[in-house]
Amino acid sequence: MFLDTLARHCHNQPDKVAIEFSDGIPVTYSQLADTVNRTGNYLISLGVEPGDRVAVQLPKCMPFIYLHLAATQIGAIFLPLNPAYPMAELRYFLADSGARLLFAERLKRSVIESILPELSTLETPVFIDPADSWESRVAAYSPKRSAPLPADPDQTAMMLYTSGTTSRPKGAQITHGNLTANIKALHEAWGWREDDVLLHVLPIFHVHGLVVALHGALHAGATAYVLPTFDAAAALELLCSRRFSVFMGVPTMHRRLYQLANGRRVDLSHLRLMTSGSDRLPNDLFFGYQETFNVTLLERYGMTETGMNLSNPLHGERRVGSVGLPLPGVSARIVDPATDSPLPDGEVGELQIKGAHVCKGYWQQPEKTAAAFSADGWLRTGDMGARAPDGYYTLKGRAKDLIISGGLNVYPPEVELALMEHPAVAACAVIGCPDEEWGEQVVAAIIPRDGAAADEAEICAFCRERLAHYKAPRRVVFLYEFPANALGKIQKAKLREEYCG
Ligand code: MCA
Repeated sequence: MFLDTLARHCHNQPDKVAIEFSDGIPVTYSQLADTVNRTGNYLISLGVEPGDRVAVQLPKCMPFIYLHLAATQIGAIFLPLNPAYPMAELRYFLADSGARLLFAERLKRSVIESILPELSTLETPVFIDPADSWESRVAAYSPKRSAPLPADPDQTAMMLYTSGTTSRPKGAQITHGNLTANIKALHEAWGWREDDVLLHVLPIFHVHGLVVALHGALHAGATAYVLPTFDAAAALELLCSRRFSVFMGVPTMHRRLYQLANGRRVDLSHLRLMTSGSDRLPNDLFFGYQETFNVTLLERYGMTETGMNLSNPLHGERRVGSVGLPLPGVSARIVDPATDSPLPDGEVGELQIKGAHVCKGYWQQPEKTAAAFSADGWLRTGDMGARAPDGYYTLKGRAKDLIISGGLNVYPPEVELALMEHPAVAACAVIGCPDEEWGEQVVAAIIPRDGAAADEAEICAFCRERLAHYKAPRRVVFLYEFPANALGKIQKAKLREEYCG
């Protein structure tokens, strides 16, 4: 399993740098093992037992990584939370998951203490300053692992919240077996090597940054050099330094790097792998990258519930506009979403996925879990696509109203719920409008209450207080009525046509 491989690297190449933060000191594989084991023993001393949810809402820092590896190693369930979640979202995730422990930044203390009385399962939260030495905090605990690594592939290792288009966010239960299957598939498909050096710029509270990038590097026994936040200028300078062999980003990051080059040719072909994911890679960016950086981006397709599913090949044609072929061990099919029956090549239908990497379901949501799978066990991705006769898949839109902004998923119902709390809003509908930098931009269409004064800036600010910033509308349009079908359902496609401009 993934953790066994990591333990092996710690043993076999103890002095090699595993992780180096740009603002920190390099951490070797043996130091990583040592601190992760101490952290595991510290968690046990706090009463954490296998199956307990350990929530972590910290910026990108080494303590986050230690807590992640330690919690999964002792059989607990790691729950990473976006530091941008405001109080209302945080309260929901902690209550729904029944988290026992929460590690958060010291500066969040008053917010978190204010919601504590409503969280019956949460014991005293632990507040830390990510800049403080984590090693000193756990120094008193033994550097020896006190229990064997989890051996049951069906045991949940992590829980990641993903929203539905009709419901509050659901916790996808990602098992040790899922993580192992996915990381092995990617290792093989992308030819990870021990001498790889990854420039890591992604957030680590998502599958992309945590599993695909960080686990990928650690599973290979490679080195991850980490920027705590994405800074295009710093990233481009580092990429030019010839020190790195692998880079992973979302299209918004690639767009910023490309724009920074500003028409100059900057040869990055010494990198053996530059990937793009979490959102569709626009064709102009694919070609722009070839022209400017002498690099053909490798586009791949994944989702929180599965990790990675499809990928363009490392060797062979990286097809523009396509998300490539199924990864080793992954089965994919295109079906009629109404009947789940497979469609012939070339026809557009729902993409469905099967494999050992697919999560076992949603936390305490048996109905939603059942609804997510076909009768014969395929995961319904909600993405529409087609398969070419040579096996390449192309996505053709979404069955659901999901918006993707800067590689982050925004579910309109969550935003609509927040908007409905505003006293001036009588009805609302949230749509995604195409945007060059972000892929899509969140736009709210609102019918104001009679006589109520509503103002675009104030409504946007109102949402920012209730939702993570990236979910808040960037633009508001005020309407007298919505385009609706015969059943009275708002026709969002019409709204997009008229108001995306
Ligand atoms: C930041 N802002 C955003 C976003 N990010 N607004 C909309 N969408 C976003 N994604 C806001 C900031 O709050 C700020 O608002 C304003 O935009 C400008 O901030 P800026 O500093 O320019 O942005 P940034 O902090 O540089 O962030 C841009 C980013 C970031 C680096 C592209 O969004 C990012 O790291 N995206 C990657 C997401 C990711 O890893 N997704 C993987 C999940 P204001 O100024 O008003 O405060 S999907 C996944 O894992 C699946 C499995 C998969 O397939 O990969």
